Amino acid sequence: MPKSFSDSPLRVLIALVTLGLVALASSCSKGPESAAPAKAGTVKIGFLVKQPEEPWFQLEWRFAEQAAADLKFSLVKIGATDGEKVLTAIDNLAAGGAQGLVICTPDTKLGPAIVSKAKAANLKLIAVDDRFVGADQQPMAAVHYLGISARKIGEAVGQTLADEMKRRGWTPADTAVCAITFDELATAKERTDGATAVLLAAGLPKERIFRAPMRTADIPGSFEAANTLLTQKSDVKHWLVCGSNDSAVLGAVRALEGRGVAVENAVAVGINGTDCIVELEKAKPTSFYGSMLLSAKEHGYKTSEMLYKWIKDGVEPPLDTRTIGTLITRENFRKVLKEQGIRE
Ligand code: FCA
Repeated sequence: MPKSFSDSPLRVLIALVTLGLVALASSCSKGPESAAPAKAGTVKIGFLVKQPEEPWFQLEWRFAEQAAADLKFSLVKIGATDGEKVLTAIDNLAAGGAQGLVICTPDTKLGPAIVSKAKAANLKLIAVDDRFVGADQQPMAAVHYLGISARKIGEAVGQTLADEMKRRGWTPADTAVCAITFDELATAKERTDGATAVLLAAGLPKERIFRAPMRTADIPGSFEAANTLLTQKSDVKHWLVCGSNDSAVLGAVRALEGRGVAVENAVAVGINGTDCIVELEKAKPTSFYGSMLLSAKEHGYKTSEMLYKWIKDGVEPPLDTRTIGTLITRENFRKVLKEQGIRE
């Protein structure tokens, strides 16, 4: 028999043994997850946010990046500020080989369109922050969602304002509430409804709780809303301010300053805790008293991790996850932000 024939079974055997050893070694070093169908590094997910300029969303992205680095998946960050951008982004993600997306949609009514597009492209989907609303105007409970306990956090804002009012010795007769509202968004409405309900229970008369609706959910939108109210109610001595997030409250604080209301005659409490850091760092205190700090890490890292495990290991996340808030003020914000990995 020619030499080449007698050699080849041996070569094949050696090659097989070598391959087996390599496979064994790599499965040991990768740990239990290596049993999953997708190889490490092949998972790709999109993270779409409605307001990429807001520190809150930048932090969500930062924590999602951390998850991507820890779990070794690829992350595509997309600022999706309107419906068209969202739908194009989903097409692009699918074409680019992504298997899922986390999204804070610019409009919750886009929910059904997002769901059907994601389904058609075989993309797994998690809604973060803002819950999808169906054609029947109800929350889309079948879509996986991670958001805040909005009512409770709003109530904590109301309680903080009521406590400050009491501490300062203000009476319901010389105090009024400026609630900057954005009722189009359920999570925003629940927050301001929670805050005003607690203030009502704390003794503020209904007719002194003023709602100022924002046309746009940003600082200029809240400035305008507050300014209109303050112009009409120039006889109010003390103001308690709440809103759906830091931007909503910061616009009102700027409006109070513009109307010449003294810093000590107003107390404003925000939500997010991430978009007011510069405000709290100001050497001279403003009437922005504090904020309910939300967990950007849960919203950015955990959602990405849940999606990754769903794609890679078939572990379906819970349908509805809610996170809590912690009050930060000038007294404790540096310490708390450091503990939460937001500031050095
Ligand atoms: C909404 C708000 C954000 C943030 C988030 C948790 O999306 O617009 O500012 O509060 O919920």
